[in-house]
Amino acid sequence: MPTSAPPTLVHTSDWHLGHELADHPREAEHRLFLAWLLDQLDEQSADVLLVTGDVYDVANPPVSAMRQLYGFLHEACRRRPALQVVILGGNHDSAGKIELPGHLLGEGQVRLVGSLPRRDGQADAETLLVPLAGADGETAAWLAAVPFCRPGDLGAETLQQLYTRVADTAFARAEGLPVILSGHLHVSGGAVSELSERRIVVGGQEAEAASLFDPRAAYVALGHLHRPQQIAAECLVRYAGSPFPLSATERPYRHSITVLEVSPEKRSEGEAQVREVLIPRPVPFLAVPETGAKPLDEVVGLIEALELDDSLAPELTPFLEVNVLVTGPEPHLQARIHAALADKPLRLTRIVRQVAGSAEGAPASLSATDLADLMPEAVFASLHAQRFGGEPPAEDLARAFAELLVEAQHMDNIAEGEA
Ligand SMILES: [Mn+2]
Repeated sequence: MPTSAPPTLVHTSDWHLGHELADHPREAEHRLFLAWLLDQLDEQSADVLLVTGDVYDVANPPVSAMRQLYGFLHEACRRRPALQVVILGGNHDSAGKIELPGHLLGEGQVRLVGSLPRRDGQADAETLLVPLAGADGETAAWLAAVPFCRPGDLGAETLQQLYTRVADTAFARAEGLPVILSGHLHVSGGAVSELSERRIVVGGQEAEAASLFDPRAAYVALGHLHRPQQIAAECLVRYAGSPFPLSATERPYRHSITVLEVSPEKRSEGEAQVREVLIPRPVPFLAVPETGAKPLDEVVGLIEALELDDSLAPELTPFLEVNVLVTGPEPHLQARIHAALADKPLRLTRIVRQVAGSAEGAPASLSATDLADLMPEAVFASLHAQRFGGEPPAEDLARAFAELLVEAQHMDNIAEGEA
C-alpha cells in the first residue's frame, strides 16, 4: 500500500446557529466565530472539517442561521478547494434541514448526514463511510459519519450493535488505514451543562458507556456536550465542545476547536495526536457576584461598580447574570436591578434568586424560577412528589418520562418544519 500524506482534521461541534440567550441573538458572535474558523482552516492547513451535530439551535432555524451556514460553506470551499467538510445532525437539528443544501451541492466536497440512512429495515453502515484524503489527494483514512440516532432510527438494533456494525464495516473498508468514528450522544463521564444541552435518551439510557466505541479507532469525534473534553476510554474520545457559552453554566469553559493529525502510525503511550486551539471569546459573560449569590444591596453596588467599555456595538456588549441572595419577599428586586442596569452597556440574561440557607446554586423554588428555565423533568418530579406524598418518581418511571420527552420534542420538530 502506498504511503500517503496524513490528513489534518479540524473537529468542532454544537454551533447552535440561531441561538438566542434570554432573547439576545447570538448572530454577531457566530459571525466572528465562523470568520475565525475560516482563518484557522488555513492556519492549520486543514484537509477535513468535521462538525459533530447541533449545527442549528432549533429544528426550524431562522433564515439568518441558514444563511450563516451556507455562506460559511461557500467561503470555506472557495478558500480551500481541497477541503472536505462533513456535517452531522444533532438532537437539536432537523435531519432534513441539515441535508437540504446537499441536494444543491451534490456529492463532493461537502457531506451532510442529518440522520441514519436506512436500507432493508436497518441503518446502512456503508453509506456512512467517508474516505478522507491528505494533502496529496490520496485516501489516507476513513471516517464513519454517524449522526444523532433517534430511538426510532435504530430499528431493532441497540446503539451498541449499530456502533459495532459501523466500526466493523469501516475497518473492513479501511484495509489498515486509520478509522475515525463519530457521533452525537451523551457518553458517561462527560461534564454536563444542564441549561442548554437538551437531554437525550436512547434505548432507555441517558448516557452511553465509552465502551460503545471500537478501541481500534484512531479517534472518536463527539458532539452534544458543550465543554471541550476528553473521555476516559480505550481509544481517544473527545467532545470538541461549542464555540462559546450557550448558558451561564458554560461561562468557565475554555472553548476550543480540536485539531487532529490522522497519523497512520500507532501513537505511543500517552502521546497526544490532538491539540486544542482556543477560540477567542467574542463577548464577555459576566456574573454578579462572580460566584455564589449576595444580598440585593450588595448586588446593586457591584453592578454600579462594573467598569465597562461603552464603545462596543450593542450586539457585542457583555452578558450579565445576576444572583441575589434572598431571605424573604423582595418586591422591588427586579425594578432595582433593572434601574442599576439602565444606562450600562450590558445584556441581562437572567436574575437568579437564591434562598438563604438553601444549597449553593440551587434554585429558590419552582415557583420563583423563570418559566423558561424549568426543566420538564423537574416539573414532573415536583408534581409526582405533590401527588404521592412527597415521593420522587421511581427510576424507571423517570426514565420513561425522559424518553417520552425526547419523542415529544422530536414530534414538535416535525410539526415545526419537517412535514
Ligand atoms: Mn445535542
